[in-house]
Amino acid sequence: MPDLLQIGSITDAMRTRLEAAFTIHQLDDFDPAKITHVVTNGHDGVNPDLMASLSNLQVISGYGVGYDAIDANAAFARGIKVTHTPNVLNQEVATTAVLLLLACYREILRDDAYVRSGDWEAKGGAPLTRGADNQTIGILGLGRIGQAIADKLAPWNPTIVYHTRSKKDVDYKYYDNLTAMAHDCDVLICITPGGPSTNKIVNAEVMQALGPNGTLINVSRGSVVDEAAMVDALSCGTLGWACLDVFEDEPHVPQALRDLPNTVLLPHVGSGTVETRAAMGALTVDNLLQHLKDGTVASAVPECAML
Ligand code: A2R
Repeated sequence: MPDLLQIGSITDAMRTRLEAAFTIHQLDDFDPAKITHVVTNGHDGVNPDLMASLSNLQVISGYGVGYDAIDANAAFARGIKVTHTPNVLNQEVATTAVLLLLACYREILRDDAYVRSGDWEAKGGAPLTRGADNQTIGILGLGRIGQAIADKLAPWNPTIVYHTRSKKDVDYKYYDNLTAMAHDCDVLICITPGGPSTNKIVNAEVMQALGPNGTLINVSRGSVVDEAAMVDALSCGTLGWACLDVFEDEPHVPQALRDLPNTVLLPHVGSGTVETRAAMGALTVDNLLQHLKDGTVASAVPECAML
């Protein structure tokens, strides 16, 4: 059986299917020259030195849509197919974005604590919250997930605007400048890939443009937002609120961010439901098994689509 290197954890369902077709190796027990396939995830990816040492590598199958932790261009140059799991998580990540927006506007965490603490009985009704309807919502990255977010927000009657590098064939207003878009928005939702081209593009200037009544939502990668600048902006009120599923150095979340009341924080669970993780796991394995069968893969990353 061909030799598969496992990086990070895999589910039981994935293991059962993979064990039938591969000899699975862990990082502390493998011969680099024998490994032809790798299974990994968006967080761990493949370390460049490790990739260089796998001289017979043919496929890297990533569990997740983001693959910024894999050097796809280096893989392409060596004829290695990199795959990911697009589409199957669009709806779940979009649900997470909407959930964060509503939780923030309607102060769900504060009001839940208000009931549990006995404050409702002791002090009377909770303070009013902001309404989430009729807001101008800027989507940074209007791709598969960004569009799903726009669709899922429709019942709240938003005005959707967006920023990407190239204008899309959609009816929403396009901004070629992120700061200008943030200036015009109540909410900015980040859903671009990570990597060098988006590194800290949500900087102090963008957050200041979003302003004291603005809400920043990040369901993409922690690297997209300048985290230190965000802590400063939230602390001094130049940015109103932040709702974050992703962080610069996961699972470390700066204490300053955890102490701020104007944040909603999640442990990178954008796609984290039983159903969606099962679909992602199935596609991750499908890519590997299909390659064994006929040399093709089901969902190559764009950089490797021509291989
Ligand atoms: O820039 P464009 O025209 O290539 O549009 C893409 C946009 N995007 C960017 N926008 C602004 N500045 C950039 N430097 C930049 N780079 C990419 O992000 C496109 O509209 C969007 C990505 O869409 P998809 O490739 O369809 O990705 P998907 O499936 O929506 O997932 C987005 C990310 C993943 O890479 C994970 O990091 C995360 O969501 O879970």
